[in-house]
Amino acid sequence: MKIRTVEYVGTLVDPTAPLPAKLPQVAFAGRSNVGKSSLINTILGRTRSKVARVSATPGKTQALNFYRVNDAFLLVDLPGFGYARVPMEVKGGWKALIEGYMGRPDGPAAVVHLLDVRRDPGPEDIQMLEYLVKLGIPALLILTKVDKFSKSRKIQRVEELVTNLGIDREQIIPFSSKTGEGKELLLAALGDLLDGLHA
Ligand SMILES: Nc1nc2c(ncn2[C@@H]2O[C@H](COP(=O)(O)OP(=O)(O)O)[C@@H](O)[C@H]2O)c(=O)[nH]1
Ligand SMILES: [Mg+2]
Repeated sequence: MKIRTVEYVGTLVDPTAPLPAKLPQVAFAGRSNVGKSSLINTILGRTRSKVARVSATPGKTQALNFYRVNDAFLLVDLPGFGYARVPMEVKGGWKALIEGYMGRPDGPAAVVHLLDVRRDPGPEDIQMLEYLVKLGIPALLILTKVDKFSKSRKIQRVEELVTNLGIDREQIIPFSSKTGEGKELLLAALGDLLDGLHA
């Protein structure tokens, strides 16, 4: 898939509110600081005018941000989770927001879930992946910041995740917004996903 156009179309803070546009949605999820904003800007080809803000103080945005890509789908930037410094109240709101959105009938057609290559999946990662299985929403797993790992450690990490999470190797894409590794693979996977929806 080639990215031709990207346009911000709206923000939801209430997961039951009407969606800002009627197109299939692909939601991007992961804990705070996993590299989600960097990945979104990388795949959308944004360097000068960034779509997603790479934050120095992560975890504050409790909202769903929608971007229309190629008039073909909506990229949904979910709030990052697992940030220790947000109060319980905010954490609860986060869960209601994400689960409310994921569970709605006109919710995401697929989810791209990000994991930092250096970290073990946390409870929120596991919960999210289990929730997706329960809802029958297909997921792609992105291993971020793989530039920090040697090739052999990277391969070892993929094997560990296949074993521990019970997911297919084809569902995992090693990625780096520093080197661009995985960018074309992810775009191709998104293209296949969207083609599959129209078939
Ligand atoms: N080495 C490396 N650092 C990254 C990569 N992607 C993001 N980062 C850094 O990780 C931090 C969090 O990135 P950000 O995109 O804001 O993460 P978000 O909180 O998930 O949106 C920033 O300091 C980024 O520069 C990557 O691919 N490689
Ligand atoms: Mg971010």
